[in-house]
Amino acid sequence: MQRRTLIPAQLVSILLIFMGAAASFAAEIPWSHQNVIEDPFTDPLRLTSADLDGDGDLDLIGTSATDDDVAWWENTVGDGSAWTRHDVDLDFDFAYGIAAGDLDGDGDADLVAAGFFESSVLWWQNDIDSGLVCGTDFCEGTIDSTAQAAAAVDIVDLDGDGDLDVLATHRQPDDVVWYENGAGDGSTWTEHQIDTDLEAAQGVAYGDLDGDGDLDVLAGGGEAGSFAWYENDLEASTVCGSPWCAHPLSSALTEAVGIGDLDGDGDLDLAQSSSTGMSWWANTAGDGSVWTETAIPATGTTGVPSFSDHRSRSPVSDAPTMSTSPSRSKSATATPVADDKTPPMLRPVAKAALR
Ligand SMILES: [Ca+2]
Ligand SMILES: [Ca+2]
Ligand SMILES: [Ca+2]
Ligand SMILES: [Ca+2]
Repeated sequence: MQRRTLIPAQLVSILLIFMGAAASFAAEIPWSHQNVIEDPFTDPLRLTSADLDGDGDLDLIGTSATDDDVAWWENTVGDGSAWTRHDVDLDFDFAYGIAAGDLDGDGDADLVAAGFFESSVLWWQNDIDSGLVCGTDFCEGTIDSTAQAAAAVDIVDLDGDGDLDVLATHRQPDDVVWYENGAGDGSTWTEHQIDTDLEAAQGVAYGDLDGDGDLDVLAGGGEAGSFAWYENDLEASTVCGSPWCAHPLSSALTEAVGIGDLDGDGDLDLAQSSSTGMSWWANTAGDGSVWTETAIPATGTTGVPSFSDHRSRSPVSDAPTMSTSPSRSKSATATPVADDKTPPMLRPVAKAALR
């Protein structure tokens, strides 16, 4: 079954890029043994980690595309030796991207996820402490109910106003977008376009690529030529006349992307992967003006010394009141390929089938 198979490059990119783990490639990684968290967990497209229950250890959150699941695993003992599954949503059609962050500013980690065939980006308020807001541990809220082919999501304060916003890709309309956390408590969201023409937009990441102090965006899509970074000019919009200045990088097929200081020289570099291979891009001038690509071998040792998690979460000073989220109705904008449950990142590139 094709849909149960992840190629090594994609596994590596998921582990590095989406869990932001520090890793060394100087030699073979001396993993002692495999620790099974759940088996089977069908088509786990994305995994991330956060301390959801606030007990000081990191828990895991994942999406199962073909089972339509959003779930998290409690790090029961705190050392990874035992895991307890908790369901967040078991009917989120083709659950894809997942991220954790304090979207309502109350101090605990909330969740955001993209439903590819659900055509939605939802968030869930963490109410594990009390269970009083909606009667469950996570209370659902809608960020975008018309996000056709929603794929990757991430959480970051893109506009630098102190609250966490949401970054996302919509694969079918070729969009890279961000959702502004209007009130800082997750109660209102405003969509802003970063790019409306990144073919088959899929992977997304962020970091200060030009070193000017604000956060830029990197995105890649499942079509040749879909790999670009976007210079953040939200404050002035004077560099190119719009809030985001696109800088195309490559003609290579790109599905997953990542940002980190891969060569340890103090600036942020890029990584990309697809079904055809992986490469990393050195930020040669340190300001995003010159990039040097190096292929990453699928096996054996490489010249990549480290991958550090550069990201940080902005604190939110006020603890606003949470409004109860509206319940969602099943999307009336389901795509015409809803019966094809093969994950987009695993399926051969055939955008015609997605349109
Ligand atoms: Ca925990
Ligand atoms: Ca929270
Ligand atoms: Ca913000
Ligand atoms: Ca910047």
